[in-house]
Amino acid sequence: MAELITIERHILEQQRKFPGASGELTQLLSDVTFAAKLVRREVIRAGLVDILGSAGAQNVQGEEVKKLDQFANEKFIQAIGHHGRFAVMASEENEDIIIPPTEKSGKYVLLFDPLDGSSNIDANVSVGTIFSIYKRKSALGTTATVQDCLQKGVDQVAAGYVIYGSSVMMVYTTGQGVHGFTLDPTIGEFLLSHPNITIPKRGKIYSINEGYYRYFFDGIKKYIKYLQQEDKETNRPYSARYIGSLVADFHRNLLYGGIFIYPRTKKAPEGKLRLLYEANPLAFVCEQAGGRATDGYKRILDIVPEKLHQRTPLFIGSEEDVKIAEEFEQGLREVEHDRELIPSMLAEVSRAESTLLR
Ligand code: AHM
Ligand code: MG
Repeated sequence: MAELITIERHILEQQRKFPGASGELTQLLSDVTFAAKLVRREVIRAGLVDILGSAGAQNVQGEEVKKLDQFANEKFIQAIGHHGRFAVMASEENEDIIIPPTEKSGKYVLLFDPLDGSSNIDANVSVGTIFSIYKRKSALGTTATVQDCLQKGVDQVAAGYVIYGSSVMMVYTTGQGVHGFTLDPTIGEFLLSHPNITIPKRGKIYSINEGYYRYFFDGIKKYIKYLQQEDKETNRPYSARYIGSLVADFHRNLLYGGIFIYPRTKKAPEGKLRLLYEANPLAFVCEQAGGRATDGYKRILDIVPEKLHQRTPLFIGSEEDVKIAEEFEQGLREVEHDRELIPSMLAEVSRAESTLLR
């Protein structure tokens, strides 16, 4: 019979590999797990109580706030903010940083998107929580500032996500691979179900909101055309899959291989997704699983953030797929003509020639 490993035990064992580790990271991740369980409780009850729909307000991005969004945000702040481990927190739902009551003793920084994919909530489609943890930069005993939150993704000490889907899963990394846990609701524990997740080097799925095709720049349009062409060697055409819930789209591609793109567009020149709450944590997970994450030009984890709610284009997934997409984005690659079109093009040319010679 397979051994049952809870998430707490797994984190603890990972930490033991580092002599001198204080066990704090274990505590931090336990706090996140606890908050996720609270959110999950409400997500599955969502149809039964009056917490669906819009709260009638707009968030800092000018988007409508859903009630469950607000709930998830409050639960995270409540569950995590009082333990004295975090000096500062920042959420996609709050305009400013959140300074917890026990802030001065806190050594860490938590950045999170409490309920990503919220536009899908009312239709019972998977949503998720994304989190990212850093060490504080400011001195212990002082009040942390926004600068503690504006760190490069490469400095994350832990990151991951929780997906509230047909089952609830938590996937995390502390820089030693990517591990997935499934919640056993009967005992309320996350149990190791996906040790050492690795993403295939090349996939067969592409995920992009093709409804914005007319707003895409030429490189992305050509890349989509490339993916839709037939070519046995490279397994094309690819399948399109787009849920519109980043965590769910990313999670599927992580397990099956493929690419997710939210590009810059003519309408949104910086893309839509947030660097600190969405792109950085998923980029850390993706790289740890052997994948690649860039903004089409440079590595996500190397971007120096300038503001809390900074947006970035995101190309993330299987290494080879992301590299090819970058070549198209950068104008370094062109689509080859469809093979089946070549005979008809040649016939067209010879018809034109004979007309000219007449
Ligand atoms: P949110 O944080 O407001 O929920 O927005 C992020 C979501 C992602 O989950 C998803 O990938 C993207 O927005 C979908 O956007 P669009 O509807 O423009 O394709
Ligand atoms: Mg989000």
